[in-house]
Amino acid sequence: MMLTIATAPIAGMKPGTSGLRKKVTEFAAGAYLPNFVQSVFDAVRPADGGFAGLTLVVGGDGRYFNRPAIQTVIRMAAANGFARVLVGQGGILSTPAASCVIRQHQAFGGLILSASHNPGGPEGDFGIKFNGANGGPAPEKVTDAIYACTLQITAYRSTATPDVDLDRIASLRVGEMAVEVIDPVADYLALMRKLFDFDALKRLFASGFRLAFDAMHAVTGPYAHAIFEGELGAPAGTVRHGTPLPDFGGHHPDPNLVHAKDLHALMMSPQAPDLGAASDGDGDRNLIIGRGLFVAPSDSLAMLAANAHLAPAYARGIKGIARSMPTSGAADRVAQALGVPCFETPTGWKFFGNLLDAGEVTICGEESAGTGSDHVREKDGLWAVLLWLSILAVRQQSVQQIAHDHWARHGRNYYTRHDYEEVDSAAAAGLMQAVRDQLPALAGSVLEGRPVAIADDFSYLDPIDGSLSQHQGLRVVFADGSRIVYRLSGTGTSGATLRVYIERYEGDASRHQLDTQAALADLIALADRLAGIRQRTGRAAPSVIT
Ligand code: VG1
Ligand code: CO
Repeated sequence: MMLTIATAPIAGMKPGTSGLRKKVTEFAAGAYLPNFVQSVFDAVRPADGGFAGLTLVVGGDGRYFNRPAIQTVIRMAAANGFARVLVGQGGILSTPAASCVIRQHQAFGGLILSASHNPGGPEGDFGIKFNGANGGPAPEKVTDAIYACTLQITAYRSTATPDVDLDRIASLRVGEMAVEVIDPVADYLALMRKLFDFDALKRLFASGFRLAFDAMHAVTGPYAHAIFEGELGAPAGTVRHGTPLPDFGGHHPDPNLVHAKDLHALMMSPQAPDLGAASDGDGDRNLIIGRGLFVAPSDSLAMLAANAHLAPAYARGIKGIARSMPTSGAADRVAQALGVPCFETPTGWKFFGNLLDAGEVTICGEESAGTGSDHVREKDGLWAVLLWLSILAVRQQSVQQIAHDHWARHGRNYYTRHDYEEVDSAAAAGLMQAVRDQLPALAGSVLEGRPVAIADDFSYLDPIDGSLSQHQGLRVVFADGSRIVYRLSGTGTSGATLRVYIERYEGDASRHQLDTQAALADLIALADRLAGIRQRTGRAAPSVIT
């Protein structure tokens, strides 16, 4: 039954921001997937006793290759000595639900199969990442160890057992190992019921409040149907594109203004419901749009933090906030007003784990539309929607009123991210190097009339475990707090994706403008002059503006 199959290292298996992401064609070829899974097991295997007695959680976002990959993982988990696998029915587990299941069932960890917002289908992308016992993405020292194993691997272990039936909730066996096919929604729903006042939310919908939630044919469909339309009594049709499809219906499950443009158009129209929201492929991100107002993710983080006490789970206040470096400083102002600390980490949820585990922060967020709290160790798209609904239910105001109130009180951090996708890799590297070369001279200088306070390549010293993460983005911070940040994406799979983040603070509410791009026009132009973006990328405009 047990097989040990000889293999050889495969190049380029370094997990990035969110696990290993590659084309399906690469993942499905030869021993690519088994090599990576065995490398994960080798890197995390406890020195004494191996995986005996331990549970592994497995699930994914339902994209193409999810099912065969799960069968491979189950066979390999059995051959590597795990006692039990918990797998979501149909192979489905959203990223936050997987985090919840790992914690709830005291699992050793989990393998989450997803390439998040990247396109799916046979020509699309696939991904896999390991989350530890706290339910969070493996920290860098673990992903480095996994990578080291991929360079040394000589064999992987599997079993010669048939596929398990993923479609029926049941307790099965594969060799010596127990396999439990679980309801992917149940544990997550139970947790949400504890955090939020579902009766108040039911009353909100009963009063005629309307939500449009776009699941983008990705993993949140079953969760959103069960929670919004099932538990909370929102009318049928509240959830759009609610059936997970292997190719996401041919769309890109990235909840931004390009890929969720229909939702945006609806929210700007006279027929707009009270709240528009969308989630990404694996359900960890969220897009929030009020009637007539897109809420920038950095603002959403700040507004959620400022109002979190209106939901039962946070009624006693929050301990602190953490945001990724490129995320705007709006959350810092809320933290200051609340008298709690605000931490600035590199991009990627794995950097929040230690702060959450240590109880230093309650709410975390990223400019890329990821927000979450200490309830799990992943960002959580539906949680953010439920927290927004809770705030709207208590305050009985529109999203616009809440946003304008917030800006009047805390000032406004104008913020935009410009993405240049599938840029030639060498050109992108050249651009970054050209900016990096200018940093020493920029620090402390005056650039086109603007005094520069900081010009550096961001590095982060984890205050909990003392680990140092370097090269996390090039930033030019001006004396008035305005910023330009350049970063290369760690999640793209074709060429390079350049992200340029631009921010300016306006404290005077009477001078607030509605058009963010206009409010930032000077800095946008300066960002181009400084890095030669148009010239080096050959692009006249960004692929995506958020
Ligand atoms: C992007 C986002 C980052 C996020 C990461 C994973 O990374 O910018 O904030 O944590 O995706 O999110 P990058 O390296 O492409 O900028 V997800 O929803 O793909 O798990
Ligand atoms: Co995601």
